[in-house]
Amino acid sequence: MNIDQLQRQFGIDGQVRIQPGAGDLPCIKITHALANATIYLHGAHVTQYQPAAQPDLLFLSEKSHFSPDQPIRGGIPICFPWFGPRQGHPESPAHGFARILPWQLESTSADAKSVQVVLTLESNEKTRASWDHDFTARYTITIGRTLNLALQVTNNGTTPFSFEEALHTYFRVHDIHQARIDGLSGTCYLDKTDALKQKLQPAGAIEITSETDRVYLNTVSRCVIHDRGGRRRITIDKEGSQNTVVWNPWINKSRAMADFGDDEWPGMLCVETANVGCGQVTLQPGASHTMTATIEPHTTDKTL
Ligand code: TA6
Repeated sequence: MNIDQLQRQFGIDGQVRIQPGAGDLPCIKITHALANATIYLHGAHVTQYQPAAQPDLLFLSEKSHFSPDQPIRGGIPICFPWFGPRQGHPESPAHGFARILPWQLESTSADAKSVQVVLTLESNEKTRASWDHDFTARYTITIGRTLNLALQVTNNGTTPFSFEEALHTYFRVHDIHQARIDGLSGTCYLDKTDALKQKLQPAGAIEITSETDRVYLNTVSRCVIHDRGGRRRITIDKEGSQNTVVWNPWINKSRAMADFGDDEWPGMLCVETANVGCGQVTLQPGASHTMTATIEPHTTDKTL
């Protein structure tokens, strides 16, 4: 369907509007008393979530591509069915194909508390050419006082398959030097800046003081980003997720990314809800798995 047809079928007066976005890619603009948001059909990519009377919660690079064959840099990329570079397949796109394919709009609904959008990605000739499995991915986005994301994957085939997934959320922070992360102390992580060595996260809040790229193992509890400079806390609760990924590219990695500004790294922090590596999910034929993240901003009237 073209944008006009999508608007006719899924638009909701004053709350949901389908329109051309950046790069003329179709996007869904959500306007609600509790929050505004923007979702691109490309990659089912949430690029904006702005709670009422607050700054946007998500970081979006000013240099991001908005083209059908490139991922959007920032917001909440969906990594599926693999995470990072695909072992043994250098020709495959990093983080899988879900974030660089058009998703279908299945439904929109709105009430006093929230707006809900459901998008789907079905296996097809193109996906099977690189990952030979029949699946349906259904992504339910609920925009309100909180941002709730639910990614359900169903095995439609006759043999089991395993997959990795991540909601690769780029949070906007006022200043990374003042940010802290709670909720991961005492857990183990793989350090991608140090040959994937397994390390123990000491007690206390995490500070980001250099390039940071960590896959935390067996982490199921709440994480909290203390955006002290922004006088805001962001809580991230999750279900169906074994891993948490923490990433900030810092100076050199930022310079190496064409779709990321050299000076953008102090204003962002990725805390990702994921199932990767040993946390990958295996689905029997006909089975489904859902991973959810619930993101909630809390303004703080004083620095922490
Ligand atoms: O989640 C962290 C990470 O895996 C980093 O290693 C870095 O590659 C980042 O994702 C961004 O990946 P991308 O393919 O979007 O440039």
